Amino acid sequence: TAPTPVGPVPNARQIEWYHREIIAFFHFGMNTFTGDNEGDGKADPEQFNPAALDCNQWTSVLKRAGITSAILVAKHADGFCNWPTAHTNYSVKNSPWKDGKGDVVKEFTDACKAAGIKAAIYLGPHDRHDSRYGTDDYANYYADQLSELLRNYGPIWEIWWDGAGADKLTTAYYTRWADSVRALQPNCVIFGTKNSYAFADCRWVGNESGISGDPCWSTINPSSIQEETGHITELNEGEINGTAYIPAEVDVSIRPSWFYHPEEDARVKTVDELWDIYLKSVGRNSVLLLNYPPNKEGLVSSIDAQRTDSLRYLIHGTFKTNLASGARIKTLHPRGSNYKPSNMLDNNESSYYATSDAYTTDTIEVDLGSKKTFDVLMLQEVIELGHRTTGWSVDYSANGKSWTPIPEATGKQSIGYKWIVKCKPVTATKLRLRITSGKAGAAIHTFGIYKQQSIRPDGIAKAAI
Ligand code: IPT
Repeated sequence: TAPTPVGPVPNARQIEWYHREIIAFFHFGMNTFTGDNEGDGKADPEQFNPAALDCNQWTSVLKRAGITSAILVAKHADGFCNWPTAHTNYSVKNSPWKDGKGDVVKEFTDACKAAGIKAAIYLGPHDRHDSRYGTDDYANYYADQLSELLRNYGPIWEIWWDGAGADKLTTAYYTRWADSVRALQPNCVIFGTKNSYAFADCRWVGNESGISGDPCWSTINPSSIQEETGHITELNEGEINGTAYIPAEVDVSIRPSWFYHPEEDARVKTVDELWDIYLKSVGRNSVLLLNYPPNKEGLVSSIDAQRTDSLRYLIHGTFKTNLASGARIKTLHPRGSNYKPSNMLDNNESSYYATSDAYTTDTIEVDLGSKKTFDVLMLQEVIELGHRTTGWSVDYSANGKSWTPIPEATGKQSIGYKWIVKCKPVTATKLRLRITSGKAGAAIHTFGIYKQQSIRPDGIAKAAI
């Protein structure tokens, strides 16, 4: 029989969310035209006028980067609305763009639909334009806009409740808004912060630099999300005995700022930096939310596009060949034939290895048959069964008698959806994964070793994939 789940487990939305691995953010709005990141809400709608807005260009960038979900800022804290909302005049309908007939949210959701990308929305809870901010009237206004967006633009995959400046918004307000999300878009993931903590499917990671903790548990005590200050470590690492399953979504911009500034064209994150962020977010049991700032024309710059092309080339090239596939594998405490050790090497998520219920530790020995050199190692737990393994290390050997620890893979704690270790190159014939502690017997669907793809200086990845 299958192992019994232990501790909090993910809901269906969270399981789907984890499988996206990388999702995109688009910060575009009045700030793009005023040169701000945090506009004061006083900018004239006359200033919003993209010359060549093309959301199909945005989605083509995502297609090339292999990114399948994207979040558009519909309204940032300056309050300017990128769609012709019925609930304020501070919107595109009073801008010169398309003579006031334009709708960025519509163009974005249509482009996503055409490209097979899941569309999502950031509707900034904080608002510097609307003088009702923080009152019940504002909560009604926000509720009206939320339902307008959730009713009129097809499936919305995620809603993003930024905690920035949102301290006046009570849990009672969020309760009402969350009810509306659940009623109108039952599958919509909620990024929750501060007073929306109770509805969060995923949490802030505690920084905007793209770095999850080591360990990084999917579980946390919701009070850590609500309080934030004083709980940055908990947001970053999760809490091993946390009462709720709320994994980290790691928001970081490909440029220094969230919005576009021409002077940052020379400061787009390099492929090395993006790879490091990937390893420290997706590779640490989190989802990476990578921001692109479209420019004043309404286009993603080609440099940003090339960098994420290269990132995809690197990810694909590295993980396409598991050097352990076909190896002989045996364990100390196997559960039985339905959960055999070789299930970890079959490249199939639905088959997994499990330890017998009598043990929370195990030793998994892999005989590669011949010498292999690798510098990346990956483990994936069966997340539906909860965080089980809480301590693990990997050693290697030439003869199966004397073992040498891999320093970067020693004393590790969490696994979760995916844990990647980048190490100095190791050449070995045999490997040993030691499960040193657990809340229950291990349940692992993938164990892999890989040689990192080298980085192409030209940043063009298409041909190789
Ligand atoms: C920070 C918020 O406090 C947090 O709740 C979350 O929304 C996060 O932003 C998103 O990056 S504020 C930021 C200036 C660190």
